[in-house]
Amino acid sequence: MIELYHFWDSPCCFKVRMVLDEKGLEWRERYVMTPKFDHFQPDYVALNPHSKVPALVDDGLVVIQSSNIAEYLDDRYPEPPLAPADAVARATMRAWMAEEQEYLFPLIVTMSFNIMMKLRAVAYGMDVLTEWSKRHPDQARAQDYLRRVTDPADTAAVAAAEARFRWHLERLEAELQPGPWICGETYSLADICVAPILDRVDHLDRAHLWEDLPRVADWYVRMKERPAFAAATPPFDYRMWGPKKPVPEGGVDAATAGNTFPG
Ligand SMILES: N[C@@H](CCC(=O)N[C@@H](CS)C(=O)NCC(=O)O)C(=O)O
Repeated sequence: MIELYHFWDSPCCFKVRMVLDEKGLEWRERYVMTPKFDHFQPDYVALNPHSKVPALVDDGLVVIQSSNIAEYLDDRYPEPPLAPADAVARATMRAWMAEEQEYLFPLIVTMSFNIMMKLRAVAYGMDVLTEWSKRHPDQARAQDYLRRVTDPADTAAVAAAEARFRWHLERLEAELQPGPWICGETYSLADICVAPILDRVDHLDRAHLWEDLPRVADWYVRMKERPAFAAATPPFDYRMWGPKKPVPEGGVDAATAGNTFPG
């Protein structure tokens, strides 16, 4: 049995859900309630000592790090293959998987914190967030998290992240020549790792960042047409609040937020 510890509105989890669907694999959902710091509770730390999602458990074997999970699934369940056979194309695939992890992901963390995550204070209220923060084993980090939620949005940091993001999109535009996929003819893990990043930026209402890049724009449309993309996309209810999903009037009942354990 495959179990995926995840939350829906996480780009790292999105890529793993996509691979599972491309492979036609059944999986059991194990929902991790991160605003309550459930990923720092001992049951989860036993699976992922870094207290990050996702974690995949395949017949008792624990695999962490989303891109590593994607490669594990492709090795363990080879059909249909999600990596090119050619060594040069495989190197391109891994370069873009690294680009996502090392560069693109940190940029969307900056954008997301400033544009979305501060809305948790509006939705739940700081009393609830402060109460939940007591469950964090490292109270210095918990205080840092609360400050990041309460501080005013850092618009200069968002602008800088967008400019850097645009630089990577221009690289992607060049890589998609001739296309149709990042590694040319072969649809691969590179496409699967990068697409959830664009989904997040899209959800932050910033799709204009690639509107004048025709290859990127067409590639993103092709990605969204894949049934696996639809299957892996967070349902609207599980999206974080942001420009495309305003916080409901009067906030959100914290009691409905759910728990990870027991589950
Ligand atoms: N390199 C890791 C990064 C994992 C990561 O940062 N996951 C985010 C969700 S996309 C997370 O756990 N966020 C909660 C937190 O950092 O407290 C991976 O790809 O698995």
